[in-house]
Amino acid sequence: MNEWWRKSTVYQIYPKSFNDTTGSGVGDIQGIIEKLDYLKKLGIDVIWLTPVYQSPQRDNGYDISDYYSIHEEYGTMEDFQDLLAKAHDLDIKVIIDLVVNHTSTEHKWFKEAAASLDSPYRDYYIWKDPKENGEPNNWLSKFGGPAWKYDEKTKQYYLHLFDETQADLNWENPKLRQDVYRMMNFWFEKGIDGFRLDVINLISKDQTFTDDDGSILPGDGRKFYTDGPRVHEFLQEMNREILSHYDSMTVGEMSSTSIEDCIHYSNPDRKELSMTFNFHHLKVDYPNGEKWAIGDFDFFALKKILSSWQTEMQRGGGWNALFWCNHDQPRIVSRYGDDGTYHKQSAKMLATTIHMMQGTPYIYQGEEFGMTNPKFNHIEQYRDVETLNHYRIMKESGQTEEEILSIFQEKSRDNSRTPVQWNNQSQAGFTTGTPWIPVADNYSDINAEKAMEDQDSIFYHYQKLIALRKQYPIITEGEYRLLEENHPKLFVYERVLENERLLVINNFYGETAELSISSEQLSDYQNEILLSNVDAPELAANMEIGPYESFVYHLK
Ligand code: TEU
Repeated sequence: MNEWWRKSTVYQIYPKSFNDTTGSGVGDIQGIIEKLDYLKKLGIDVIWLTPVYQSPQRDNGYDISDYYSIHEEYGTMEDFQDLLAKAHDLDIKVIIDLVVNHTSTEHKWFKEAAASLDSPYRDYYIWKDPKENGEPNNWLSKFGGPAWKYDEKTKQYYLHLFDETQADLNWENPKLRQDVYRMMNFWFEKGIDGFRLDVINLISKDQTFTDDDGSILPGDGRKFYTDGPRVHEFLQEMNREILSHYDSMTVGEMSSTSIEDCIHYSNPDRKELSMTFNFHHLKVDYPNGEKWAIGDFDFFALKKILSSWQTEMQRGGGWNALFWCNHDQPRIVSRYGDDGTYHKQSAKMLATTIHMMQGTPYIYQGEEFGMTNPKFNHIEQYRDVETLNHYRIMKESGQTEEEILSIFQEKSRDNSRTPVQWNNQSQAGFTTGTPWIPVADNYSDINAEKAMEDQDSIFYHYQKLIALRKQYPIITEGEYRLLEENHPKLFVYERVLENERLLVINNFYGETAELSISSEQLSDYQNEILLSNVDAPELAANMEIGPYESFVYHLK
């Protein structure tokens, strides 16, 4: 199998907020088809569609009620086949989201399972008797509250690591696993090019179901349901049974995982997945590991985490998905950059920082022209089930409306779910109707049309990054080395391939920073500037790097 995805750049589409062609206020598949030429101009190779299956939309499609049909607001199966054909005509591959840690409680499997203790589907889910008249253990849902919901009819609890309408599937059941593989084959036979696997490292639970001992992993992870005892066995079976039969790409979303596990998930010799998302670099602004609190990001931790993932995964033969943004994370230019004075410069700097690393880069819709957090100031503007669950919890804990809203302005998943800002027309050109979630106020200034008209825009910076990856093998193959580890403002690293080097210099702050380049780094190298976000200075022994400036020098 040729590993085409090692030189590819992926564009993530959250259909609900991408482009509405019917005036319903919800994005649709024909809206994606309408923008394929725009994506081709950007130069991306793959689009990742978040779930478009039939769903009650409690978690915007991550609560699936039928794996074999398209959610009616997004269109029809014919629309989906139309998208596949038109994307493939443009040499753009399509991967779709595989959500098999759980289904919606509206799925027919769950409805049958909940109907009686001896339903043939009962063991498709995880049911436990009450313990001391309460939950079977102390596990918590990632969306707040207990991870167990009591079912009056059959007098048992069922497990839900996410919302109570998202019941966890029982992967210990071989019949369930075969039903999953059958469904995957259905979509491969439609012509898809692979899958993004939702929270796939949670599918294997420790069958003792003992209480969590409180040793919480950094960030939002919980030891008791992360990288479970049989997860690698299940993924090797999935690869054997289905993935290995197609020239496909797979990326596993690995919540709170470890580097060692990600090497095992993505080293090709193990025949599991192509690559993995991990999130540790997006938890360095979680004060004491708490997402729902405000704190500056820890720059040294950021450099250390991104660099250790580069060097350890290279050492172990793993493969990283490189990303700052997705539909669960705030907009990166507002989070680690500057969405004010240095908006354009810091967005380009952040993009260069990860796109010059080893791995497959992911661009989240709107990131390519610098969409920011919308800074909602009323709770009625929010839609996300995780956010609204935490609103209730935070109110009950006595936090004020003002405190909660200031936290949501930085932390809510809705920050990345506002409609894509296509132009400065009504509703940013996203819909002729009323959008399901408000458009951000700054759409007349930050939009795709304006970016396309500006040769110095963030859009054309991303276009160059995507093109460089195809042109320079050093970007996909070169050894990664962190430089200036203790510099308080600069993220400096190099890539080395035989006698060729890339020197990547990024200022993460709004102040000028001094940089001394050692003589051996300068000697007997011809150097040329490959990419910069301002007019680039000659490489010199002592340099001043301006606010959010970013440079890539090619030395050989
Ligand atoms: O996300 C997994 C997950 O844990 C995220 O919810 C994220 O880490 C968390 O919100 C951070 O606080 C996947 C999907 O990407 C997400 O949209 C779904 O809500 C979730 O799984 C359940 O399917």
